Amino acid sequence: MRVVRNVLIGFSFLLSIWLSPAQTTPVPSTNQQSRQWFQDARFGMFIHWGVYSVPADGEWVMQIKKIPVSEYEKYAPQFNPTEFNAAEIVALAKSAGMKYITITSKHHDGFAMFGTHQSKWNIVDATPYAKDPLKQLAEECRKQGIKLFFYYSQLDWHNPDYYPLGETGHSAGRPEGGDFDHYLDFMDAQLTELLTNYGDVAGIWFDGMWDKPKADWRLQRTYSLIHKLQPAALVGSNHHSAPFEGEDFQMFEKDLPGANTAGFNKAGVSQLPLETCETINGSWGYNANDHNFKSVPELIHYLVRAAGSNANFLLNVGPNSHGQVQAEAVERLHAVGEWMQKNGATIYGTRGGPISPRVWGVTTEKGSEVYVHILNWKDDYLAVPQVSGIKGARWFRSGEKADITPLNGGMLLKIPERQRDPVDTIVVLERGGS
Ligand code: H79
Repeated sequence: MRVVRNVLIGFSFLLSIWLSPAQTTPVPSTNQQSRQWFQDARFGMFIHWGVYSVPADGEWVMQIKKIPVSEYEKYAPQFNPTEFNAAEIVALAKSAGMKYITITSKHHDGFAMFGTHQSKWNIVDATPYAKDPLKQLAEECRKQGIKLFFYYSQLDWHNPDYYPLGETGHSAGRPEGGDFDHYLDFMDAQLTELLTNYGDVAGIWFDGMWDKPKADWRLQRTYSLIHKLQPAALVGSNHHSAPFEGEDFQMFEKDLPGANTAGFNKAGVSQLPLETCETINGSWGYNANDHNFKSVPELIHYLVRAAGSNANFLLNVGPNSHGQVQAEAVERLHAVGEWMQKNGATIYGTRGGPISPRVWGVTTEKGSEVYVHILNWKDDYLAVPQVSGIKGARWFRSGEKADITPLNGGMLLKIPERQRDPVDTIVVLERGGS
């Protein structure tokens, strides 16, 4: 029996390597430690902020409204975010229970939110603000103990060397011609600045490669550059494909791992650390007309379901052109933070639990404890699959013993009225020694 089991374990180990080409080369221990930290963190803040906050119609406004570069550039002199306060936004992330921030250093419009020397199309040189918010943010993150990732769009609607064009950018009124290799040099130079001038960077979050998936992006050269400059930095790319060699985590946009409500999440789930990102309303970049904010329980459920799917949750805010985060977002982040204060032990440092995600909820686990998160169940009894080695069970909030009995190869959990929580009723299954 044991031999069979070992063979099976060996086989699944081989299979897991085979399934995740990104892990075929040895990963240095500093990077392994970052991956552990990342998975333990479980909750981060995404910040979409750029010159698009001036038209206040989301970060795709240039593409959707067919604005040519020459017109779009006129937003820069109007971008003066004097209300931006790095200390406040880092404190906001912390109060929500978030452990890291991922901010757009450059989105598809090519506008750099940092003082780059590679182009004048940046917040220091092209706006009256003339300061580098990423510098301020990096400093505050260090002070307040939050890690900082930089989002970087490989797709660029502004740089004329981003040529030939891919799926997008056809209304930007750009020259016919350009040297893509030269563009990639520009990108590597900007990444070098980001990884040299801002202290320790937790990782680079690429996006936009899906615009021309068949192009030669010189990925290995860029990824090696990043890992050479900062070996602990995690590389991830939102290319909607299975991870490539040199990537350290896999992300999903607007879907839990394995789901595909967005339509483009067809890649399988790899063995790498996972992350899913979502908006608080329906927009990433500031959109003055989007008032469709998700409720606090919806946001908590997404966070819990992400953890139960073994993934981090990266929740977005889109500051306006003054640098302020919308009050509706602040309010919700505070409420999620209150929930995390009480229940964070069942999320932080956990991994997806032994029962895979269900319609009624999910499980997470840490050490000898399994946390059953009941998110969507109204009846007094819930039958769940057998979890091995369970010696006892208790209600997480009250600490009282939970009534869980064997049932035909599964387990039956009784949920008394007084143990119920309208958002998430949590049972702790206690595993004994072997
Ligand atoms: O930064 C935010 C968005 O602006 C960015 N990613 C998040 C984090 C994003 N860019 N595109 N998308 C999200 C949606 C992508 C849609 C696609 Fe397609 C469908 C890409 C490929 C197929 C649209 C249709 C673009 C090309 C064809």
